[in-house]
Amino acid sequence: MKALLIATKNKGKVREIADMLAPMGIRVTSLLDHAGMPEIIEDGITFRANAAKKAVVIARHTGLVVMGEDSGLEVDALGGRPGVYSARYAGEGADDEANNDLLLKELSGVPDEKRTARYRCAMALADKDALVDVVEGACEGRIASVRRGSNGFGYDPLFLIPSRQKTFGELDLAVKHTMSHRADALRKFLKLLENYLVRTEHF
Ligand code: ITT
Repeated sequence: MKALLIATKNKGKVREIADMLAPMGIRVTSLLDHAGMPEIIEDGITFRANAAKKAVVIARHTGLVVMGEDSGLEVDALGGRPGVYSARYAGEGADDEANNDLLLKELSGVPDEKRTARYRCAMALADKDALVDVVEGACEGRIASVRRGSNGFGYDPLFLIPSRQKTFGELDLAVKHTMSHRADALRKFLKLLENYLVRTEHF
């Protein structure tokens, strides 16, 4: 296999998926490398639905084998929000700073033991004819009360891994790759892709 197209414009995701697939000799391209791609309206109410939609729309348009990835943060004290709205939590077009500010504001006064949260990630595989399947991964953590570190992206400076006493903002990306929701989903995605490649001659 030469390259896998990831149906995303998020540079943080592209970097992480590319890093994790590099040792397997799989190169990654994204929507940032392809002009004229259709707009994807993320109107699903689950990560699975959005991941599937991203993969199917782009696979149909390009004729390529595509990964759709949808992910986000579920905070228990917020009843699971921001969930599928994680990227636009503080409003349409909100940046990471604004999202993190709002998260801290909404959790102000919530004690440490009630700041439990998890990242979730769904990865879908599709080709020009159909959705092949969707897999999911998760990573448990807690929301810190101040930003710590600048590694990763999104909510990483606030996402604390209790066993390490460090946020994903502080941990090396290589460490994040051993325990993240994206790494968990990617392990399952690779099995799916392998089975798919055995059945088809797409690459
Ligand atoms: P695409 O739709 O183009 O893939 P997006 O950023 O809009 O890009 P999502 O709709 O899946 O992607 O939203 C994911 C958001 O969840 C992301 O913008 C972050 O705010 C958050 N998120 C997901 N994974 C994360 C991670 O590993 N570290 C930090 N934040 C993460």
